Amino acid sequence: MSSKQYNSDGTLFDPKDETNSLFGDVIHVNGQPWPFHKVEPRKYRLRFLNAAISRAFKLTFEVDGKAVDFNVIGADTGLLNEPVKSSNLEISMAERWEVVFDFTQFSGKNVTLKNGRDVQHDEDFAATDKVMQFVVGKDVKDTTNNGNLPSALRNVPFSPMKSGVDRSFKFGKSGGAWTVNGVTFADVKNRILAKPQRGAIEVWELENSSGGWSHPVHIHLVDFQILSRTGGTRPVLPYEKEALKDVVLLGENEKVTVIARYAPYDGVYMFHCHNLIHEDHDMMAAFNVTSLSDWGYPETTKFIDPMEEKYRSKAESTGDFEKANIMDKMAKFELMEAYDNVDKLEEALESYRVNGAPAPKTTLSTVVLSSTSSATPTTSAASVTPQIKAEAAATIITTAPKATSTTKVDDKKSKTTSKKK
Ligand SMILES: [Cu+2]
Repeated sequence: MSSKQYNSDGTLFDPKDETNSLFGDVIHVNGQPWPFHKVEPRKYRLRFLNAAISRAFKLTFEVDGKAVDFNVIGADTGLLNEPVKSSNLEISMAERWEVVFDFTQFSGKNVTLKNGRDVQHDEDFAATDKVMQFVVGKDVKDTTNNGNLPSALRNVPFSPMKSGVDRSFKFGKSGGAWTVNGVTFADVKNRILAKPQRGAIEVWELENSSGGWSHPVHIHLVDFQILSRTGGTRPVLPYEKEALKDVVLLGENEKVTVIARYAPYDGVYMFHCHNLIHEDHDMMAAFNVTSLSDWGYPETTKFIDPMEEKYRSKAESTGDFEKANIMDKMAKFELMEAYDNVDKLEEALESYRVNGAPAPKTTLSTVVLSSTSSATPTTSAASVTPQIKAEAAATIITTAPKATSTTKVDDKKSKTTSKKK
């Protein structure tokens, strides 16, 4: 779906100096303005992508002026946990949603796909409330996949849960520029706003502080779960709750938290507003999934292998067995979600028991004792598991060069900016 404007000679209206938004007056689906599509009176799986420059949609399937329920089954990154019944679908730029609509009872009728009015306060025109029409035939020639929807679709691989907020980003406007935490993408020296350690689970708070505008925020590399939405008029939507996403809409004044694991790749990635005009005018920033070599790990280190160096036994000392240290290490170990895949872990442990350890790597050879350790090693604390001891040694590494954030102080919230017609 897109929303375009044309000049009187039929060419596309493409204002190069526009810095706010382009809300077209002609709605297109698959490149055709307000098209129709012939369907049979049966179920259809429909995939929506909002490819508009600046317009968010709130879709309804209407018959004789009444909205008909449908099921949302898929999102940006794949199927939902289960179908979620809904009477409308909110979809902002770059979002993808899949629905199953059942045309069975509308044989010989038209089903009109409509858009709401004043959706996210985008500028409306005479016919921007219409999207397309389904012309329902009377015969079903093919009944393949026309049965009941499965009650469960898949186990969505959500990141393990954690509390708190690790980073906050404000999407705002300052001095006429679209910014993230006060920084524009043109600010090359400062545009890397975060350095999540590769494999880390982080909660990001995304706040719309630009007054009167909405921003669909797209984070590269990761698939995230939406945890909360506050400050505006919408909660997390029912179908959003079951989805893994890579775009989330920040409506006016909304603050959203998302959780994701920053893996598997290192490198520099962008996150940005997907209103193309905002994006093109610098509402974009970057994060650097830090290179593990900075922490003494080889770049081939993954977070799923229990035989990884960081989980292996290490030299120990008395200090390691003081209760406070043990509790501290246990807490850190728990946060690593080492038991996320118990079956695989037990398999690896069994293989270790039968085949023994592979030849040790030397990467961590320089790390021996923590600064709080005494010189005398002990083996008497039988209640401490080898994993915790291993983590004790690994902790030395993770506490050395901390990932530093270059997060900027946020811009002043501008209430004066308005895009109202
Ligand atoms: Cu934006």
